[in-house]
Amino acid sequence: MTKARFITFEGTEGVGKTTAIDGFCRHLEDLGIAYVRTREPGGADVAEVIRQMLLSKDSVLHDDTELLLMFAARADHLHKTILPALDAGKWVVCDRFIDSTVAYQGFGRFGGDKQALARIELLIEQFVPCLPDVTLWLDLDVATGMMRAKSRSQADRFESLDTRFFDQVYQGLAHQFAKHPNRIRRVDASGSVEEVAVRIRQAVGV
Ligand code: Z5A
Repeated sequence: MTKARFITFEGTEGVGKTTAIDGFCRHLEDLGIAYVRTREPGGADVAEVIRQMLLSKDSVLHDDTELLLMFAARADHLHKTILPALDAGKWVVCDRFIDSTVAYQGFGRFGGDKQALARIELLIEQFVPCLPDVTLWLDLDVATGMMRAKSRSQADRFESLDTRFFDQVYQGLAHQFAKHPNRIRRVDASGSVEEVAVRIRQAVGV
């Protein structure tokens, strides 16, 4: 029996996480591996309500409020969805997790300020009882990702931000990759959907 694994997908806007997760989940099904697919912010009833607040363009949020809402949603998600699934022996495949907080809030909002990053690290330490076994960083240049994203639905509160914000987010993901080389695997997200899918399966080893 394969050990239950917690896999997270990260990347800047429009890199193709949703598409990649669709393919990865189909692969798990082919292998007969039981999994739960989920996302952040969201993934549980209260967390999904918080997601609406976070993504709505009508929400006016202080950066501290945004950060703490991310962690409130995460606590709901962890305790109602992620931990029960792992306890039941299922894999958890999650679209975004803690590295998004470091990247979007720590670097995007707070510009990589050391004190802000230390606060986020403390929140992770205090409120995140299980780290991912593997995090896949879908690495694509920001401009290409933004172009891919434009082909879809209307922009939300994050997607309306400018390229400079997403450049900082990219720096945040690179920072996390340098800091956690054993957990985070960088996957070239350029090329066709199938090429990316193969790289992901190789990176996870399934
Ligand atoms: N956020 C945060 O700030 N802090 C946190 O702690 C957390 C999250 C957890 C959630 O948005 C927002 O929350 C997110 C960060 C913030 N904001 N942003 N930006 P979301 O869940 O609604 O959206 P997203 O996570 O950013 O994903 P996305 O923009 O929807 O994109 P995607 O899932 O990575 O891409 P996709 O939908 O699979 O693909 C985009 C398009 O490209 C689509 O038309 C595909 O058909 C196409 N595509 C996909 N792959 C390819 C390849 N290989 N070639 C060509 N075209 C492709």
